[in-house]
Amino acid sequence: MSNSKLSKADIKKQTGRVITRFGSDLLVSRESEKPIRCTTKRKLDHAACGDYVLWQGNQHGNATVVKVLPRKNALTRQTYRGTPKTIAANIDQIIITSAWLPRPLWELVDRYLIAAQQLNAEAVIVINKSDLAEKQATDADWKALQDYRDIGYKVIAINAMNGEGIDELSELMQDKTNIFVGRSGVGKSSIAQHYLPNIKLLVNDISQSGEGQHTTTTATLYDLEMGGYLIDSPGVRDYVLDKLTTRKLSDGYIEFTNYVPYCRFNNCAHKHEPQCAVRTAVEKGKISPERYKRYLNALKNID
Ligand SMILES: Nc1nc2c(ncn2[C@@H]2O[C@H](COP(=O)(O)OP(=O)(O)OP(=O)(O)O)[C@@H](O)[C@H]2O)c(=O)[nH]1
Ligand SMILES: [Mg+2]
Ligand SMILES: [Zn+2]
Repeated sequence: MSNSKLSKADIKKQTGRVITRFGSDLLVSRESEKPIRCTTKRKLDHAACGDYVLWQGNQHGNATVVKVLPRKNALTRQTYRGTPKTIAANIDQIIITSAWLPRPLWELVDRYLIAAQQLNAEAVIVINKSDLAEKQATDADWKALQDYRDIGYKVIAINAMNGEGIDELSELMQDKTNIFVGRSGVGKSSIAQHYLPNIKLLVNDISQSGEGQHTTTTATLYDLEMGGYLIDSPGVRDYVLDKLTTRKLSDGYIEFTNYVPYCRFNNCAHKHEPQCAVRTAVEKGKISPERYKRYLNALKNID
């Protein structure tokens, strides 16, 4: 395709950031100019939303991405074929979004927390649709949220309809590259819309409670007026971590880390091993039994 607004200066290589992907084309941001649509070589197929790239224009007005610059990290998932797929790159903070409808899946939240730990990214837990809490939330749900707070995570209750919690989250997002992740229909785009007054995001127009609808279809990077970036990503039915090992799983349960050095065995999986300091901590009430149970469940899926 042709970009008629390319100037002479665009013939030299410049850096930009991938906003989104259209098939094999990439939409790349430019400083103080409109984003530019670039073709790519097949070997750069891995370029994802959030990547920094080098691109170059030619005299015909076409632009090509010629290089993907080294990444600080990448959020990936395992596809149903068992291969890894990059969702977005260069992430500072993962905003793990749940809602009271569709129901929160705490094991899914745990999995995103494991990913955040692997990426060395910060994590914030958001629970949206506060207006439905009274009717939908169980005691076990409140306990699950308190467990996250107790181990140091920020948990923010939001109502995207009336703006509750929006400012609180805003403070945590400033100057970072933030990605919203979670199930379809939890309100990721509805929340993101508050921070992007000049853009109209696609939000599901039927107030839905179930699953199955996918409104946002590709991860897209937006500039935040206050500084930083926001990536809105499509909802997932499930999130499967790529190349998960026992070690990575246990590292993702950050409340275990104080105890792990005191396990008798170096390679302790904190299951049946004798003198396991993690299990002892659970028995003494120092680690949430519900989190530990979810850890054991996740462990079953490894190997
Ligand atoms: N009751 C209530 N409904 C909400 C709230 N926030 C969003 N919704 C509704 O939830 C539905 C889904 O919102 P979206 O923002 O499209 O959800 P999403 O997470 O972006 O979904 P995908 O793009 O499919 O991943 C819409 O009908 C919203 O109007 C809220 O705080 N309370
Ligand atoms: Mg959406
Ligand atoms: Zn152990």
